[in-house]
Amino acid sequence: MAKFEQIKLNYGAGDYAPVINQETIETHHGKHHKTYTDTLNKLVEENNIECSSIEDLLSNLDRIGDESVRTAVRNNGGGFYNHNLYFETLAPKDKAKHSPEGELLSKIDEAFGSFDELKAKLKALALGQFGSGWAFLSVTPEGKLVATKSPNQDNPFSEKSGNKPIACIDVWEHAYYLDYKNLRAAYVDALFDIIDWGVVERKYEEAK
Ligand code: MN3
Repeated sequence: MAKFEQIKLNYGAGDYAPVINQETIETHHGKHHKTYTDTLNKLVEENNIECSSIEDLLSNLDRIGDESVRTAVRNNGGGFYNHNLYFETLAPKDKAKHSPEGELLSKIDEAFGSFDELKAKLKALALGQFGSGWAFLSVTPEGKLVATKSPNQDNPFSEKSGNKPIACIDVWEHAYYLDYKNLRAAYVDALFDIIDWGVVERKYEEAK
């Protein structure tokens, strides 16, 4: 029995085009994300790893004594969690809520100055991540918003920051290479058209 469940796409794999085309979504969700999920479940089962949630598992990696198992759980558990957040917060351009409102917007204004400045900050982090990784928008333990980047499949849980991510940008080449080749900046600019801030508002309410 699978302990961790890969999130299902909220829309058809072709519905995110032209920002992200069907082949990229199918490969990314159906192959990459599925493999992280299957590998994580296998690792947890074979090594009898106890945890109450993926957040608990990633926040307490030092409970795993074997270094190679710990590294594999960090990478595959992070890959599982990060892609669940990524795919959950994406929606086709004509369905996505294109900007936040209410308390989330107030918190964005407070932390970054404006929504446009938040997007510029996330873009700078996404472009500044050398090699593979992620940019995250997270809620701190004090209830403030913060934007950060992480290498590989790390995230605020495995980095023990205490922050809870509510939105993210995948900057692994598998996320954009078929559609944008080496042009990471063009991918990030376009991705903002399909981030559903209605979902991010909900994630904020859950995380704060
Ligand atoms: Mn990815």
